[in-house]
Amino acid sequence: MKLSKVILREIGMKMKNPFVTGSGKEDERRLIIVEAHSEQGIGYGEVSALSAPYYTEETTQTSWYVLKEFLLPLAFKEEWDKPVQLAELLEQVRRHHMAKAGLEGAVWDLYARENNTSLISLLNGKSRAVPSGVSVGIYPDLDQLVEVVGDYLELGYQRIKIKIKPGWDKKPLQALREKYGNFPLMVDANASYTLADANRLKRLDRFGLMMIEQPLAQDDIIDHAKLQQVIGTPICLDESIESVAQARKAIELGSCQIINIKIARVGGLRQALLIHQLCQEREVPVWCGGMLESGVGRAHALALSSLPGFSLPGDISASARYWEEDIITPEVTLSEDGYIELPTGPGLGFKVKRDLLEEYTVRKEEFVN
Ligand code: OSB
Ligand code: MG
Repeated sequence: MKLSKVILREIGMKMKNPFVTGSGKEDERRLIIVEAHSEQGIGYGEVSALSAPYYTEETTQTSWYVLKEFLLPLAFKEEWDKPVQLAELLEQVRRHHMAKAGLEGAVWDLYARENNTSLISLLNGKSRAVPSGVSVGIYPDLDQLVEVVGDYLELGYQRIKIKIKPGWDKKPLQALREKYGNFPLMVDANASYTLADANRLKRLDRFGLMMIEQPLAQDDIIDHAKLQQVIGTPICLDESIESVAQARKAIELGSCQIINIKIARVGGLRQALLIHQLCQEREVPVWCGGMLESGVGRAHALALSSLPGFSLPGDISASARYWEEDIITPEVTLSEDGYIELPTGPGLGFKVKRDLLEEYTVRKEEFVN
């Protein structure tokens, strides 16, 4: 493949509702849209790092810097044929997973379009509708949380995930179970507990949760294995799994029973595919996590979700859950029974609304090969 140029755009998209977790708040999403150009067309990728380094160490600004100074020069200088080879080449740069995922994603889309096929068929995905869940941020007001969850259940979402942290776990769960009974419910702690909280986390067993996501520190698969010995709720890892190597170790140690795969967190689609394959071999169910992405990132996540190991509803929700107007058309929508239909067109299968993209752009730079 030969890129003629790459355009980076930082876009600002106002969120319908600010998204609050134990470690931060996203109000206006700052994302980087990567446009990979060749003679045959444009491919789109997204860098979905948050504006502050609380989920991972990356931010919108560090990603821009690393793309500009290191990743784009590598992609222009070296010879490579396919997206997978580009991904291998980018491994020379340590970490900076979200920056890499944005560039690799744009190239996957371009490659599929150049070959007149959809990204889903390129990945050997099944064209089935994807079961959809929703991730609800922290609402300090309990009644408000209960109401918001009720709205999402009514829309048809197949499972609800709420964020918890020490001091905010038993109470919201009790309220939700009292009001709505035994619906598919899970929690995400974003690494806010320690092993000293094991007994307290064990007391959440009685809520019959599908899983607890990332209760302990990002770099601690040992304590997660110890915690899983004590609690009945299956542990799902998010932050701890940044590569297929880490996934293998976590599975072998018994640190988790389920894995949340995010293309951004693991450094690109190639690594996500490797993790999916490993999990299939080890019979570990996976689901696709989200990063409050625009339609571009969401389209990539949907393509990944078409693979057979994605047996659990993910955090890939409808465009309208996040945005007044998304940058792709058609927007991602939810069916009444809680599924997202997969697109069939070439590449990502959605059109990017160029005028809206331009309107949302706050910074733009062009890099010619
Ligand atoms: O921990 O899964 C997470 C959003 C940003 C960063 C981390 C996480 C999340 C979410 C929301 O839970 C997922 C989404 O709806 O896109
Ligand atoms: Mg998470």
